[in-house]
Order: sequence, then C-alpha cells, then structure tokens
Amino acid sequence: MNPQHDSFDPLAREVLAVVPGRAHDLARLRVLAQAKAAPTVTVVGKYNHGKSRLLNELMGRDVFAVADRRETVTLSEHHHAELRWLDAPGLDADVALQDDSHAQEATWLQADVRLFVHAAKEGELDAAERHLLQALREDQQRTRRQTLFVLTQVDQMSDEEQLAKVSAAIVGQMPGLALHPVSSTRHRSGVEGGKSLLLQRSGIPALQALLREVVEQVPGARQHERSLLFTEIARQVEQQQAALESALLALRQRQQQQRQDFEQGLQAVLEKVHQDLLPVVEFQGDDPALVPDTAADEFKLTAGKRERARIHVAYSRACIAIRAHLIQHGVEGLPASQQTSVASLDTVMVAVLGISIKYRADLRRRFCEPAGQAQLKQSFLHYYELSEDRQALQQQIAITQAELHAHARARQALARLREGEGA
Ligand SMILES: Nc1nc2c(ncn2[C@@H]2O[C@H](COP(=O)(O)OP(=O)(O)O)[C@@H](O)[C@H]2O)c(=O)[nH]1
Ligand SMILES: [Mg+2]
Repeated sequence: MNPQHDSFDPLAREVLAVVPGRAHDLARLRVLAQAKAAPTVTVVGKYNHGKSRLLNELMGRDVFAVADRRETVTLSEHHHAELRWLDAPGLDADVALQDDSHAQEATWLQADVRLFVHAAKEGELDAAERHLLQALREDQQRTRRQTLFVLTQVDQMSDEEQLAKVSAAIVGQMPGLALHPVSSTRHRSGVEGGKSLLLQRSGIPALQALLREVVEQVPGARQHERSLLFTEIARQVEQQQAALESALLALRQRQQQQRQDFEQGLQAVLEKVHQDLLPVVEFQGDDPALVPDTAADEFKLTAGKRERARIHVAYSRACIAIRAHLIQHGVEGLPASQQTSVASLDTVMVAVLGISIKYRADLRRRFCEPAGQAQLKQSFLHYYELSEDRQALQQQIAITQAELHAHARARQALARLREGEGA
C-alpha cells in the first residue's frame, strides 16, 4: 500500500462512518490525493473490440496482450510518455463478476481519461453500451473527467459509405457524440512499412494529438473534481447534522414536556387525595379505630371496626387515584433490576407505599403532611424516570448525541483531508 494513504484512511473512515454511501467518492478522493500521480488513461467497452491493441498503438509499443479470446482479465498498467495507461477487461453482459469489478475500478475509480471503444463492424451500440456511455457523459458534466468515443477496426468496413452509415447510426443513438475512427492494423502497417498515408488514414495520430490536449486538462479537472467531491460530502454531513440537531431538540422537548405533565398531574392527584382524606384523618377525640375488638365483638359492628374500614377504604381510594395517574404515564412495574420473584410485589405502588396502611396517623403522615407528600412525589418521580418509555426516550437521546459526536468528528476529518493532510 502507498504510504501516502496511511493518514488518509483513518480520516476517511471517520467520514464514512456517517456517510457510508460516499464510499466510492472517498475512494476516488484517495486516488486524487496522490497529487503527482500521472494522468491515467483507460479503455472501456466490450471485449474483443480492440481495446488492448488500441492502447498499444497509441503508446507505440506492444505492452498489453491482444487476442481473439478474452485475454485481459485483470487490470494491467504501463507508464509511458508521462501517462499511466491502464488496460481493462471488457464490460459484457456475460462477464464473470470479477472481470467486471476490474473494469469498473478502471473506469470509475482510476481513470482521468476514458477511451470508450466500439468496433465499427458491430454497427449500432447495444443497450449496455448506450447506458454506460450515457453514464460517462453525465459523469463528465459533473467531474470533468473526459470520455473519448473511439470507433475501432474501421478497416473492416467495406468502404467509406459503410463507415459513414455506421457512424450516422451511432450518432443517431447518442446525439452530439464526437466519433474518433481508428484502425490499429492500418496504423501498424503504416508504421512498419513507413507509409505515412496509411498512418494518417489509421486515425491514430489524430487521436494521439487529441489525447495530448485532453491530458493537458487533467490537472484542472482533478482539482475541480476534488473540490466538488469534498463540497458534496461536506454538505451531506452538514445536512445530516442539522437534522440530528433538530431531532435532538425535539426529543429533549418531549422529555421535558412529559416530565412536566407527569409532575403536574401527580401534584394535582396528591392534592386531591389530601383533600379526600381530610375527613378521615382529622378525627377528633379518642380514636375508636385504635380500640381493639374483644372476642365478644366478633360478629358485631363496632365503632372500631367501622373506623378501621373507613381508613382502609380511604387508603384504597387514594391508591386507586395515584395508580390511575401512574398507569396513564406508563409507570407500573418496577425496573428489571429491582424485580423480586413475586410479581404482585413488583409494582411501583408497593415499592413506594408498602403493602398497606392501617393507621390513621400513617395516612396523615404520608398523604397530608408536607414532608410525607414531598417524599411521595420524589419517590414516584424516581420510578417515573425508570419506567420503560422514559428509559427508551433517554436511550434515544443518548444515541442521537453519539451520532452528533460522530458527525462532528467526520466534519473535522473531512476538513483535514481537504487541507491535504491525508495526501
Ligand atoms: N482488423 C482489425 N482487427 C483488430 C483491430 N484492433 C484489434 N483487432 C483485433 O481484434 C481482436 C481483439 O483485440 P483486442 O485488442 O485484444 O480486444 P479487447 O478484447 O477489446 O482488448 C484481436 O484479434 C485484434 O488483433 C483493428 O483495428 N483492425
Ligand atoms: Mg483486451
């Protein structure tokens, strides 16, 4: 691996963590980070259309394997004339997945200039070629990476008329397309036989001249593309960050509002309970509820029994009122960590109030005196925050905050990459 990438990759990972869909753009930026890398020229097109041979003729040396079989299966590169020439396998419907990924890498990741190769004898473009060419033209609009359409093997045309026909058909398919007709075999014969007319008619010298012009524009195009990609990624990170910020704000507002609703409701319920209990707790004189029944009273309705029943009913009513409020706010069971083996005891009511209240004095202390009331409020609020919904909300807030931190880190990493720290 290139040592220049040692600092690029960790920063890129921070960015990728929040915009995973930008993996390709970051990979391309990684290529662009090698500022001094020679402009890369590659071929794209179907197999056997003469891609490898075209590169050989353009370079003036037999570097890449030419064959009637599928010869090029991986990427091979050659440095010549201050250019990096990259031969790629053909893009065909029937290609093995691996070949295709090599071709994709050459075209989309590595190339500064693409030579789209189509053999004249094949006539019109097929659907796959049209789509690819269209995608390359759109990419050129966006990134300024250029694609030249090279019509190869024109020596296979019977005459100029047939060539003109094929050319017109292709332009009809892709309006505005500039065609560059070449014949590698003519070029070779011209070179070997020293025949300058054949050389000219091969179209190769003209394509070489055009390629030189296009290559001169590569540094500017790279700068444009680099800036474009950084700007697009940064914008996406910022947009996501803004969305997360408003989501966090909404969550916090909901958290606050819910608590306020619960607290106010609880206050109102406790006040009502207090009022309802007043007639029971404010008993004047000796409390008959405290006088135990004798064996003789077993089947009699005594004052003590009646008062104890009143206390019991009053307490039950208080509990029902409070429970109704708790249930309305999703506070019922105890958090898992506090649960016992007895399900009926695992409620917030039992945890806060105990199992039962038997004495008038206890009722007063708990529900009617400020200290007792404050204690109740505090306990219920405690369990309220531990309830499932509240915990889930808290969790969501924590996740959103973590995402926001990741975005802040991604922005920093992106800025550092842009400043060239990763280059
Ligand atoms: N007649 C003719 N044959 C060519 C030309 N260019 C390539 N070929 C032949 O077409 C076949 C495939 O060429 P190659 O460059 O390997 O195609 P690739 O699969 O696209 O790389 C080979 O047999 C070449 O010799 C050309 O300009 N004229
Ligand atoms: Mg080839």
